[in-house]
Amino acid sequence: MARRIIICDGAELARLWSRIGTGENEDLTWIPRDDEPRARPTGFRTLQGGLSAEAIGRLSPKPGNEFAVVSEETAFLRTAVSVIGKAVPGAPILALSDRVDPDDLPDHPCLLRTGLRSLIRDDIDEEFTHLSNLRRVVDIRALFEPREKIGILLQPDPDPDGIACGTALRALLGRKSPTAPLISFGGVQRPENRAMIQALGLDVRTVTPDELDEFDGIALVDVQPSVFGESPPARVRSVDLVIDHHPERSGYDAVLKDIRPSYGATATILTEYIRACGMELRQRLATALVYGIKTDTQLLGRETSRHDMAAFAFLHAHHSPALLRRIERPALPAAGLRALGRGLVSSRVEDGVHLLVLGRVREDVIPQVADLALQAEGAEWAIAAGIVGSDLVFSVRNVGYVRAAGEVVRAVVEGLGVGGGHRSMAKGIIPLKAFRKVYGGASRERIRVALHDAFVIAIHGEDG
Ligand SMILES: [Mn+2]
Repeated sequence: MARRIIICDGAELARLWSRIGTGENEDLTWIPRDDEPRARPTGFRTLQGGLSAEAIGRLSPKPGNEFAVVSEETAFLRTAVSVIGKAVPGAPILALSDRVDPDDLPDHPCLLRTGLRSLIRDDIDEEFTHLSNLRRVVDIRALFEPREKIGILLQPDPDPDGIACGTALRALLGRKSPTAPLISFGGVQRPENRAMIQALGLDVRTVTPDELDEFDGIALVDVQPSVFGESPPARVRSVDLVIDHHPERSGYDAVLKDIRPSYGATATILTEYIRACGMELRQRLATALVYGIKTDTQLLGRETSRHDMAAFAFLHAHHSPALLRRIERPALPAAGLRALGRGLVSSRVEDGVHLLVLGRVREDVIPQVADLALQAEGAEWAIAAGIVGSDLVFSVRNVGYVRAAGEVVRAVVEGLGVGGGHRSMAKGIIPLKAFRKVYGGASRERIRVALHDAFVIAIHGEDG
């Protein structure tokens, strides 16, 4: 570590520096102030001759040595920066001050200003945040401790955030699925969410409202009771715990409630719990939470708070990249690859649109082909379409700086089917029956031409 030369303005700041603890590689110097007794702070030597280039020179600084100047006076810091610059041109200088305006400091090629007390203050505030998260965990554990069987209720067709949070809550309670199953009124539907469940070896049980009676504790994560319709089942109107990041709703009671609408994902709240109580974080759980934050915030884009960023960074150090890849890119079945091959034979990029028609495929193949198709040269839009059951299903991707994918898909399916999505990803479903009626057939070529034209119009339509 580079040698550091610390220069403190007066005994008070020198003592503050000592109290924080000094590094082994630090040379501590101080300059007595006129208005204070000259008692030398322990461990510090007086910078003989005051703040001058000669005094700095007597410390025999070498190239690569770093300086820190601690002062709340603009004049002191200004002089310090210029005499250090004179003694050791270009020396790295850290100016530590809560009051001095960085704009008042002289030009110096390698100068950083930061606070001193405020630095410590921020750390203390952060510890208090951990403490309040720890209190939540203590309360939640105490509430559920005496309960035999707890139902962890997720929204219908749970998304990765909900699934990850349910798993995290169960781990925080020190339970396994027999005494704390993840439950939902509608099973996991979306293929990418099923891929997550499978890769993580999880299980979400579908229950009816009546079946809730078998639990003597109910916890809701990433959802609030009002989501279950106008008048939710009685058992759900009065629950034990709600942890969520959606705006707070009324019409229900919860013994404990932790709702943080400024958070991009509920997984961030659970991650803060895990950090605060020092629970061992297994790779699988960390991966689930990372994926929950990624999907809920559109990869830390939309509606991301600094809490989400901090949780993501914490989780990233613990997660398994291989497992995350398996969730995000589930294995393609051989039949899916053959469909991709057939689709590629007749695909081309026209008007910036790369459209692949796959024929009949497993649904999870479609979004993966769309991801791949966007890599084609000249493609600003990629569309992968396939037939699943009696529907034409398509996934849409774009490069991000064009019209929002969700809007485009809504325009394409209008009056025919359903669709929606975000800025750069969207999905649409058109029943084949409706498609045939409008386009007179549903052959591969018919689908290709019809979708291409519909997309070009939807993409360029409104703005010419
Ligand atoms: Mn969520």
